[in-house]
Amino acid sequence: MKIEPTDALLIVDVQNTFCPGGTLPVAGGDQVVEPINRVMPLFGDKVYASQDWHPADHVSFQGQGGVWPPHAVQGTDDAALHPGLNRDGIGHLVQKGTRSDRDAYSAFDGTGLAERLKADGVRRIFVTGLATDYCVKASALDALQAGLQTVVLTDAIKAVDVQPGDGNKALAEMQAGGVESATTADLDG
Ligand code: VGL
Ligand code: ZN
Repeated sequence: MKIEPTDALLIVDVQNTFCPGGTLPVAGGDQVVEPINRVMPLFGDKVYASQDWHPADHVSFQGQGGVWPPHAVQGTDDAALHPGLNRDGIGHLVQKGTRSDRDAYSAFDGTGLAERLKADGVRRIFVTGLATDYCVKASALDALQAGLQTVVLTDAIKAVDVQPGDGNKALAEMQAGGVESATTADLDG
């Protein structure tokens, strides 16, 4: 698969919080860093990333009526991007879930990302990151809604798997919606 100037890479929530040692760890979450860093240079300045970025009293937290342990609290090391991720390769970073009273799984939710991609002339987007069954799925489906051809890179995502199989189910839902899949080894400049 040849990467063209109208292609973009989206890196969803590759943060300490979702990696081993974080507050909402995904098993093997840090394993997405290597494939993401490897393909980043193919996309030039069209590398976009999202960060889950919650206030301390966020509605998704247990104790505020939510289902998740407190995670990705704004400004903490837990909310920082994984230190192994090549930050210099990221052209545009958005933060989501920033309001106390509202959750946002999708990188497109309240971030202006769709408008930005359109302004940058992006037509096809390759989705990577964490977690397959939540924010990756929501972001990929929103990318389709935004009119983009959408490809999920299956070796550069990991699932929370609250129930075993959730990640595979999420992949099936994405594919049923029209999301394509490939691996990072399929990409070339
Ligand atoms: C996420 C659960 C809660 C994610 C974010 O990035 O997939 N999952 N907040
Ligand atoms: Zn969250």
